[in-house]
Amino acid sequence: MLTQEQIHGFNTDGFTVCPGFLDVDIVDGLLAEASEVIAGNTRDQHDAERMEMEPDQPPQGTAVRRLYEPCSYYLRARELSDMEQLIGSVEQLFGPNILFHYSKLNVKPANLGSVVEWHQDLSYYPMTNSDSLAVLFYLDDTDESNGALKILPGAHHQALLNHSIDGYFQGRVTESVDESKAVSISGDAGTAIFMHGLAPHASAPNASARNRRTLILSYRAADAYPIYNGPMTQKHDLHARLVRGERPAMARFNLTQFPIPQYKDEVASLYDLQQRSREGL
Ligand SMILES: O=C(O)CCC(=O)C(=O)O
Repeated sequence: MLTQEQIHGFNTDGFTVCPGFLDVDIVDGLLAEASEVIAGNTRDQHDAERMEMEPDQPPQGTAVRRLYEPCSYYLRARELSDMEQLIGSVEQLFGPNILFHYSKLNVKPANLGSVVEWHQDLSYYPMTNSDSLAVLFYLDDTDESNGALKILPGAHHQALLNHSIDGYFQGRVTESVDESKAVSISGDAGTAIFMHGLAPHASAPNASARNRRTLILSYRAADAYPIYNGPMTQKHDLHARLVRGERPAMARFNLTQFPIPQYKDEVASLYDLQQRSREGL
């Protein structure tokens, strides 16, 4: 469970860091499961329903960029998403009714792992209220050299930063970000970072010889209902399930206005969208 100091940190800064949240056996189990899933896939021949490959590698390259929805498909990740200590911690932040929302495993492989540009998660899936968070579990020892998470403390209290150009959603912040105010979060494998859905965050490419595997689980208050925006709304909510309490029949609103992402084209992923944005497409 979270300490009072961690709860205060989350509310004030938009994140809190919990070293040693997962013990070594759980981390090893999650890594073994991910390795099994990844084995045998190449850039040219892989299960595109379940994973995305790093693009800058030869056709036979085996570097995976992201596993999609591990908590829906794989036992150990699923067990983690239902872990009492984890859901209890989310309950401390958002109250008794909690939905699991989605999961992903960002591999950020050694020497190749892609950049994640500054963004706020809720810009992708507007909700009636902002009680939404991601828990990022470092599965490898992580520091700036292998692409640690960077967060802008306190910015989750402000209006959403601009993520659009010419009215189209870019999947990244399109105004200038004062990186001098950012905090880089280092931690050993097993560290959990609870990060608010409005906290601006990013991470650099991994130029080191060490992987930076991070398992990311998102939860939200069960009375945060998606604001309907066509097929993307359904896509973003496909894996949602109640994990604590009940689903209130009443949506709660704590935002008076919120930008709705307008997509120019169909996009495969955050990386894809951010890449196109960098190229001005
Ligand atoms: O892996 C990271 O460094 C950040 C992940 C992230 O923001 C995302 O996948 O949406």
